[in-house]
Amino acid sequence: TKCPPNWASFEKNCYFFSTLSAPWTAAKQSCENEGAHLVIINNRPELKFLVNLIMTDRVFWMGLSDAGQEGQWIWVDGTPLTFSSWGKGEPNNAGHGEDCATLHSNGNWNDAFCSGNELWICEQKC
Ligand code: 2F8
Ligand code: CA
Repeated sequence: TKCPPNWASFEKNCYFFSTLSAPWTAAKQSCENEGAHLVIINNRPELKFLVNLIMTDRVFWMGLSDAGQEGQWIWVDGTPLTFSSWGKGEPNNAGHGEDCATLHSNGNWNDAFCSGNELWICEQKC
């Protein structure tokens, strides 16, 4: 199936890489305004697909947060983590307030302050 213009296609899902940056909640809303959600990364092939498209050293918000309960990482669709790709020593809740996850160009995940302005990736079904 086809993706909208400027959305990349992988395994029946479509992905949009923002060029703007915003705090996590605004990024989440932006995806939802398009009928999409912040990206949910379920397995290594999906991660590899995304990483191959990242052409910047900046990081991207994904749809993963532990704001509800510290240490309990939940995807924006309500599902718990099965696959993960945390960087070494992460998630570290640095400063005791890092509740939103970012994707780095090397495929590693980090927990970061949700108020930070970052790029983001939206996902929707084809
Ligand atoms: O070394 C990992 C560490 O790097 C930064 O803190 C120095 C990150 N902070 C922000 O992105 C705000 C930490 O989240 C990260 O764990
Ligand atoms: Ca961290």
